[in-house]
Amino acid sequence: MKKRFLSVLLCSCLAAASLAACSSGASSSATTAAPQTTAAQGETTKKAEETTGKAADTSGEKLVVGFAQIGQESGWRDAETLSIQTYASENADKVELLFADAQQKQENQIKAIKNFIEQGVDVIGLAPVVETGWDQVFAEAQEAGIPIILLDRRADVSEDLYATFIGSDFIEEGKMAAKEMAKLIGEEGKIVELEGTVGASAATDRKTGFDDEIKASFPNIEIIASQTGDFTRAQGKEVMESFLKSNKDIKGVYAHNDDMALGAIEAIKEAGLKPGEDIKIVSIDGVRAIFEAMAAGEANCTVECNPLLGPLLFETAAKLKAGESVEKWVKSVDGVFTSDMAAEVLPNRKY
Ligand code: GYE
Repeated sequence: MKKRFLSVLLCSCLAAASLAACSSGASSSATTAAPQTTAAQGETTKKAEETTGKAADTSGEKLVVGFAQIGQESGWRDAETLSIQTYASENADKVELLFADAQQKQENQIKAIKNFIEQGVDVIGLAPVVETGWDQVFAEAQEAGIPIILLDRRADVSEDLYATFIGSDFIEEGKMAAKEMAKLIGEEGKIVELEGTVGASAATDRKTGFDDEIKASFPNIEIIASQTGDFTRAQGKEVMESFLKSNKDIKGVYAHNDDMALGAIEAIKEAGLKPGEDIKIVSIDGVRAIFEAMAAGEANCTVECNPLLGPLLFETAAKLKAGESVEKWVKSVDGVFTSDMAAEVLPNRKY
């Protein structure tokens, strides 16, 4: 029989493991923004409630999910955390969330997973900060009979060690970004690339997709520099400053996420150039701040990657608890937004 302690107890365990944040389904510690629900998300939520209800009826217990979040490096991740915590608090009669913020450290995520195993949660959710190094702890979860859901990033482990990956096709996102960049700069010129966290699937694949598409289809575009900005605005700015110092004729910036693009925009302005005009900006995520920059003419294009994954996480966890099969990859649908759409789309952005 599984051990079941109050999440409060887990919170103190995780605090002892020096994790930054932990909350039960009824409270949220990562962010204070108001919960938002899109029509599409509403549908998913309804479906999830039905499924969760079914699972709860069968077992007579709440569905307990432990989620090991990466941290708070970007607006995208804050939106994902809010989506997960909002779902948990709105469905507190059916689900319980044990939430850990690992502050960008894999070792903290591993500690959190070990704690979730110790507590006997029904399902573990994980956004793996990097791809490798998960085999042992995943095997421990498997031995304890606890399925793992990979949320928004992949882990490089054998497929039988996790139940499913919920998230985007990052290679495809990179290819879409490359085509948009090519259009913006007339298919020729020098560009620079701001990479995400080293070793993260979202960074590795966004680079592969973009670089391959440029190489294959646009021989007159040259990626003259490519460096990590760790998915943060501050590092995006810093790296862009150094790119600008050593290169005078950059026509475009491709950033693996919007936050780094926003940092690059600041650097470009401080260098006396016009972002969006002198240097074109293409990024990935689709957060509100990049739509504001696009509406102001300072950014050109974002490939949307939906972070509102909370309902799908719990819906999938309920299926796993009920012994139902789930697809190995539940793919998010991504789309391209250009600056001409920004003003119209902005009022309805949900994150
Ligand atoms: O694009 C970025 C974040 O893993 C898809 O991680 C996610 C990425 C997202 O911090 O902003």
